[in-house]
Amino acid sequence: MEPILIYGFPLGSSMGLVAALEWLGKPYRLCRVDMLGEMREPAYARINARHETPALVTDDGRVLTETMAIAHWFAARDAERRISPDPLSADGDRMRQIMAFINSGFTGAFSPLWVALEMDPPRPAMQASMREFGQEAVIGRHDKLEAMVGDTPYLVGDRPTLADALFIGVARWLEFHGVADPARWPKLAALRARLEADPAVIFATALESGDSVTGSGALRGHVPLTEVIDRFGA
Ligand SMILES: N[C@@H](CCC(=O)N[C@@H](CS)C(=O)NCC(=O)O)C(=O)O
Repeated sequence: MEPILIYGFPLGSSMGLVAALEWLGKPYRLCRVDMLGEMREPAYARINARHETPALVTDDGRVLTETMAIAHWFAARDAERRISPDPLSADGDRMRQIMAFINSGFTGAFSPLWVALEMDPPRPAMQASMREFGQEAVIGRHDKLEAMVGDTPYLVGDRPTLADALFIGVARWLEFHGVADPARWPKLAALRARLEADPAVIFATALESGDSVTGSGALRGHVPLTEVIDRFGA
């Protein structure tokens, strides 16, 4: 069977993994999950007890969670090196280093902003502090990532890799939370412009918005969440 990537909307980081599957070009299926609704239902715990996306149903029917584990599952099957350099090369090390930074400090810096946004019932004083702390953290992590960008068109080399996929899934949160003008980080802004013009990213973003679009042809269709839970859930 084809692997099934379970991706979340709205604004899920998993959008970047959908783009990566398009770049990879191997047959895959998707399962679209409303993170504000069905992902919070008890049944979703059968896919991920932490009630998070992304998750992957592997080609032998196992559920794999955590962005880094899923990305490395893709890389291990990337024999043509479409989305990842040779794992034993310096570029392979660089890709994993950047991915780890994006998936930890860079993504985590947004957490206080999400928690403040979703706090119910509201606690205005705490929310204001979390927003201030989150904004400073996000700016600091952007400064660090800007310093890590090299002279190549993408984060690692001349073509998009899994590092770019992880970046583009999260980068748009900067505007969503109104933290700062993206132009403040010229290298990251140029990288985003390049990635946002990429057909795979345009396709993944449109799917996330619920549009029906045609991609590379590797996508073999969507599977309803109820079916994924029934067939593959714990
Ligand atoms: N450590 C996990 C974190 C995944 C994560 O935080 N996903 C977000 C969406 S991007 C989520 O599901 N948040 C829970 C929520 O929105 O309630 C990973 O890297 O996959």
